[in-house]
Amino acid sequence: GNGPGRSTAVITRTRAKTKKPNLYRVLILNDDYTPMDFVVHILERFFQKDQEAATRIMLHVHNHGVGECGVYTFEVAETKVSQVMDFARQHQHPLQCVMEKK
Ligand code: NFA
Repeated sequence: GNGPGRSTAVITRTRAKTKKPNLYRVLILNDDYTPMDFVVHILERFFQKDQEAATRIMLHVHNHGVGECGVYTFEVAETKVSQVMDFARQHQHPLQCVMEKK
């Protein structure tokens, strides 16, 4: 049975705990060599942007040095970065893609 100092009391939660995942921005960085059309294609292919949104993001990166492609959970963000870096390397463009914690 329950001897002294051996309570079996249990703390019960009233509200369901909905813990929010850590989120990560995926960014692309400007460079002087990657063609604008290639960056637009990347944004359409890997980040599901339409041509207008992709062009706006590409021009933002071109003019400001860095820009956000999207916000994702850790594993999804890592996959996007790898896909972009592999695709850029395959086409011999120096485009850089990184993730940062929000
Ligand atoms: N700055 C590149 C050019 O003038 C275009 C570019 C945009 C590259 C966004 C990388 C990221 N061709």
